[in-house]
Amino acid sequence: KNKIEIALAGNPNSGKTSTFNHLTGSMQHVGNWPGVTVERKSGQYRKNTQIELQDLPGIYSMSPYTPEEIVARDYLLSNSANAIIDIVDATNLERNLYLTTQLMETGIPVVIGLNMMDILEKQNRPLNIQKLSYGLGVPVVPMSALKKKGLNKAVKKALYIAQEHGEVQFPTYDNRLEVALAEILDVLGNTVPTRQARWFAIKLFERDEKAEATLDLSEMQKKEIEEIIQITEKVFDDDAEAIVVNERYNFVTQLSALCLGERDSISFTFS
Ligand code: GDP
Ligand code: K
Ligand code: MG
Repeated sequence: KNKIEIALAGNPNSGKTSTFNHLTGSMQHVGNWPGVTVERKSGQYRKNTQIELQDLPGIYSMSPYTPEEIVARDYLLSNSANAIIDIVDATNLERNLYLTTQLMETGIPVVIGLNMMDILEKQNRPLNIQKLSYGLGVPVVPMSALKKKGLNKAVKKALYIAQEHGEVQFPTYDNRLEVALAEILDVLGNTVPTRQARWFAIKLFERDEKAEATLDLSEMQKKEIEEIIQITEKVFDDDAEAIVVNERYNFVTQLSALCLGERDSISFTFS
């Protein structure tokens, strides 16, 4: 059976469950994720029962600290999702895009479900969606889960990118960080699947022990990676985790500045 799995991911209160409920109707299974009291909701797309939708817990980051982050992260890295619909609250674009950078790095194809467009429209706040899509390198579908607009279009796009065999896009950061990541990728060689290579390079750079534990690295590889990290920390005069956080903020700040405050040629009628 050719089941296709689409994950709905995003910050808390971005509209994931509203979207999920509309897309699945009554065809839902509700339970808990294994070993934790985090609710798990999955269901079939009511227009095509071959498509399974996952309503992931709301998170701000893919760090391994809260049960919600761990659940979302383990699920996405298990590679069972064919595509992610990243539900972004358009009224809080900059904050929401911080997670987007990390979702893109999982190597799973991402489409942005740019939600709450009815509010943006009502408040007459302009946003250039074409520039947002161009700046991220992924499709952006404007929608309103409240007004039930654009939701099926987001699924359609997700299906399309799931079946595309093109290269997955990642945000790129300051060249000094990119050099370090390229060196880590060299050390890793083919120990990690190509699709997840950037994710692991960044996590290893952040000294993420949970990510490291899932790889079978030699002592030599660990030593070489630690040397790369320490050199880069000297170059930036900052610690590795903070370097990545700052680079993500720089990326989303620049991107937000590029697309907020102006319109594009697409017009909406969501309110
Ligand atoms: P989740 O935490 O991501 O699952 O978000 P929910 O689906 O629970 O939505 C959070 C709140 O935002 C609820 O009060 C929704 O009714 C509201 N909401 C969701 N989508 C929209 C939208 O497109 N427009 C407006 N105006 N409100 C929305
Ligand atoms: K909620
Ligand atoms: Mg929810």
